[in-house]
Amino acid sequence: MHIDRIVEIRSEIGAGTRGASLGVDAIKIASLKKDKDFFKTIPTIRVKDDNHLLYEPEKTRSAKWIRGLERQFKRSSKAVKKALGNDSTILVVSGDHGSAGGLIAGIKMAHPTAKLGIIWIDAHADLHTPYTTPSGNLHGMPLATALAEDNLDMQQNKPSEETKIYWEKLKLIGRIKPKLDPQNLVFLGLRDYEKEEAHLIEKHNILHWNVPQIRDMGIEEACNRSLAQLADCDLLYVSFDVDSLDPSVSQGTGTPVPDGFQPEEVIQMLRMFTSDKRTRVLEITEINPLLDSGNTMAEVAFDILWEIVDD
Ligand SMILES: [Mn+2]
Repeated sequence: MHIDRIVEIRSEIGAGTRGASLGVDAIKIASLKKDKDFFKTIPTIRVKDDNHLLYEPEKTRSAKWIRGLERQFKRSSKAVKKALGNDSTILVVSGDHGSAGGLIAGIKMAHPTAKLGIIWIDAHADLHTPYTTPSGNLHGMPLATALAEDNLDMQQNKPSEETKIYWEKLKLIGRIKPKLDPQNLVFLGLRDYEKEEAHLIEKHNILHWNVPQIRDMGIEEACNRSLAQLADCDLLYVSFDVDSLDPSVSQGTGTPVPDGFQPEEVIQMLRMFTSDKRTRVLEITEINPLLDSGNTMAEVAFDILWEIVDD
């Protein structure tokens, strides 16, 4: 793929473990071993973050730092809209996966009438809501904001009034709601999710496979079936959460889960998805060098990226 612009989002207030904001610089440092020009030559937009909130008392238990995340959604959406312009293809490097809701808003703001398809390469479904979350961490909720789902069928929590107000704001960013049709969402590598999320996956019949299922059918077949599912879409966003990788590759991510992909499998998938001309956004997210030994996860992630970008 050819990358016209890079967007850096260092927000980590959506994660439960500290350090994902450092993932952006970790991958830039990893690039020095392979290609010193990569992050130097591609025009880059840096999005301001609200990570200073981590030093303040946290008030909204079922959606932690949601006020900050609402600001983050606004900033990320504006940056993504600007970076995309009419016809650019962009790379987003983000701290935690939470701000992906703002990223989706930005895609819709740039292309309001385009039908968006999302390929979510992740161990997790990220479909929780303040009403269902066991942790209150917003990096487990971005897809629910895009689908405008509360999942009240499976309600476990009673969010505060403040939380409810800001959750509504998150769903409304970009003044388009919902931003995504569940039929246009595909999960690859999904293997760690709760019954509340399973309910949404079943209710909307969302296409999803874990890693052994993908290996059984073959990577190429899984990619072809994913693209067939998204055949009606005009524009694709591929989000690569590094926790989709196997923990034997690296522990440098907030929520590693056994039975994940090997890097060469991700390279094969990303090559297929990014060679589809509709793919306009690739995201790499959740690298956390504080949990790593050395800078392994960022190096693995950059090696993957290096294999799929044009010279
Ligand atoms: Mn994720």
